Amino acid sequence: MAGEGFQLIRRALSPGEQRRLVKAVEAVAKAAPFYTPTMPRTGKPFSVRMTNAGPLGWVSDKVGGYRYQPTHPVTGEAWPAIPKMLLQLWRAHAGYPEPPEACLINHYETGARMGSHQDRDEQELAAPVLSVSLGDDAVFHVGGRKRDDPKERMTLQSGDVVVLGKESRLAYHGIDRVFAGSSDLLADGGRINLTLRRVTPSPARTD
Ligand code: MD6
Ligand code: FE
Repeated sequence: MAGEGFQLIRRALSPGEQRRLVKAVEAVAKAAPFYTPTMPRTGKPFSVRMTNAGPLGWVSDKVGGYRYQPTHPVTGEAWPAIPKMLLQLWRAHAGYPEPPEACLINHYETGARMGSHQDRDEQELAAPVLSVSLGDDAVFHVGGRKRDDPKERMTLQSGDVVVLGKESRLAYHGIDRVFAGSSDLLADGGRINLTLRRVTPSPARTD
């Protein structure tokens, strides 16, 4: 079950804010197009397409595995900046003094899902991972630090924010299914999830 440090903030973004965020995501995707990552070792494609914003982006492929890097793996360009609205959400809900360094953007089309996983490629585990959902409703599950720990399921809707921090920072979680056509926010349908992460520790304080 979801432990301490798990937060679901329903409708954290108003419909107007959601539309503004969609525009910002479209601008990011114009500079850094969605691409299909592949699994480490097997090279099996993910069912979601991904892109990133921020100084670092999370990528995965057969040879290099899961990692953060400053450039898009297909275009070789630096990732665009994280949209301001997301930085504000981080300040409001993350409880962490430094800004996020990575914003991973997942795009789910019909039939896409996300297997149960831990987010553990970040050096800085004191910072939470904060996610924002846009578009179609999805069934999200969250359990404990062990894959077999009991899981809780909930439907995430457009504008909902999830925070995995503290005891829940390394909780297993994933997306079981997306309900096609449940939202008309995205012109082409589907679901977008944005996750904000701090990758490196805060710089040491000198005061
Ligand atoms: C998704 N979310 O909602 C997948 N990770 O599409 C995640 O993998 C996730 O929602 C870390 C923290 C919150 C999340
Ligand atoms: Fe995750």
